[in-house]
Amino acid sequence: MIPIDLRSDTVTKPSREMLEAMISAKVGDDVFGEDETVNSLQEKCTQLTGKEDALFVPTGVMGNQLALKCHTIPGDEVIVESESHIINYETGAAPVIAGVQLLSVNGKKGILKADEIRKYVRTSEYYFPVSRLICIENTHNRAGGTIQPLDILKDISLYAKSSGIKTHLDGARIFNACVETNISVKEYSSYFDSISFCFSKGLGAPVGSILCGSKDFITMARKWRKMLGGGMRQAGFLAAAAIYALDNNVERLKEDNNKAKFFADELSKIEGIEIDAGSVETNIVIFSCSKFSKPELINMLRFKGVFISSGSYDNMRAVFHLDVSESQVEDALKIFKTVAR
Ligand code: TLP
Repeated sequence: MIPIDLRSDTVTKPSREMLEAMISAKVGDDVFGEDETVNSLQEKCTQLTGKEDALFVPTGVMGNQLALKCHTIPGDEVIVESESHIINYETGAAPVIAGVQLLSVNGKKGILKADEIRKYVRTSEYYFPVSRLICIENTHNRAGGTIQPLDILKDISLYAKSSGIKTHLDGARIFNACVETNISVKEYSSYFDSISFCFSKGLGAPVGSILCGSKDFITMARKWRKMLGGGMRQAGFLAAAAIYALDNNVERLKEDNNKAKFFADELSKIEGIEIDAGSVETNIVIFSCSKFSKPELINMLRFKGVFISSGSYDNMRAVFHLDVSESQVEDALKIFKTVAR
């Protein structure tokens, strides 16, 4: 049996059509700015987000870390939600690369409100760090793919602007939110100074993310990308996959969200599995198990061909993507039922 890989939507492999688009890409040396496919991807992303400029980067982590670096100066403080990717999964990069400290604020299901953020913003006493940047994650990974409500984002944006604080959106899975809410990526982006999103998750490209923002911000990010060793040469082969993904794989993300909701509903009927099925909004399902320990359940499922990942604390995570068919979702559920028995 082919394994049913629900560890992440990063495991997707390029389709034949995507590979064909990659093979026929017109490429050049992107360090000289001469890769026309990279240039058209960046142009496409500026159009999509309404930002002045965009930069193709190898990973979502690099997108976030460049944003931290280019919005701040060393010694600054950056407000992040306590379960955010930036604080949990980016190897402690922020103090190393940007020289900033992260101030972790507890949200509810990954959501922070302006009123709570306000309490954590420093006053101007000389001995405090400067609160320079607020980072928001949409959808929120560790909270289980939750979507940031638009009115809350508007409030944060208004508050940040009036306080002279910059804002960055880690939109790794922003399109999973867009297809669910019918809110455009341009609208989401409009509430932030910068946004990054990934092509290598549900969009199905093998590699790559984009960082979008003002001309000056992206000029600085390009310099730092190079400094970090991310100046890629004939990256157009990868950019072609990203363009293909944007043209063909956005609308279908709704199917992944639906598979996740169906899976969560069915999982909630299995004794010993704890899950708040109603809270699943996009393609990530978080659950725990009272009957077996986390390693036990993960290993038993793996033995039967279902791969899930370890979520935060006692949680486990199943993520739905284009390489998991509806029948594989059914098969995975059967295996869960057998294992949990
Ligand atoms: N998330 C990965 C792991 O790192 C946890 C996953 O499997 O979900 N922002 C968010 C919200 C992310 O979920 C991720 C990846 C990133 C940034 C980083 O993207 P990459 O892996 O391309 O550096």
